[in-house]
Amino acid sequence: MADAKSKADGLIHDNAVMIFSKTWCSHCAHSKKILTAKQKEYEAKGTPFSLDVYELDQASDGDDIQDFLKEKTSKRTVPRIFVAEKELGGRDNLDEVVATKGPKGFDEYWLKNAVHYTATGTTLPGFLSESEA
Ligand SMILES: N[C@@H](CCC(=O)N[C@@H](CS)C(=O)NCC(=O)O)C(=O)O
Repeated sequence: MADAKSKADGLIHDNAVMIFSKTWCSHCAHSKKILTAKQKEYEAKGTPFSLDVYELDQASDGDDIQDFLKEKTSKRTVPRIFVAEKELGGRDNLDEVVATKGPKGFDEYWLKNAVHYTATGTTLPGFLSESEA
């Protein structure tokens, strides 16, 4: 578990958007499609953010990492999505965030912090301390 924790926390730390996924999972495919499309859009406009996907079903430590994510987030389902080290949640949470407009929304809150995190390694004031987004 210690290895799984350091691996998962390292991935969450090193990538502004980190998606723990399984290759056969339709909720994961949906989430990856949305987030990678946004990554391309932001890259094209000169405000890139880093993104990585860890396919748990393809990894020898996938079960251990899934157990650790359950410990960390209280949820064992995939996808588990993190933005700038903050848990966004699963597919339903992502869909809700995408549908939210304004300062708590996808672009103005989550992706703005992803861009800032990629550029500076930090988040904007209030992001990590807020209990809900
Ligand atoms: N409503 C959930 C659906 C997630 C879900 O049911 N994921 C399935 C795979 S498609 C899962 O994690 N099953 C348990 C497992 O694979 O260990 C969400 O919003 O993310």
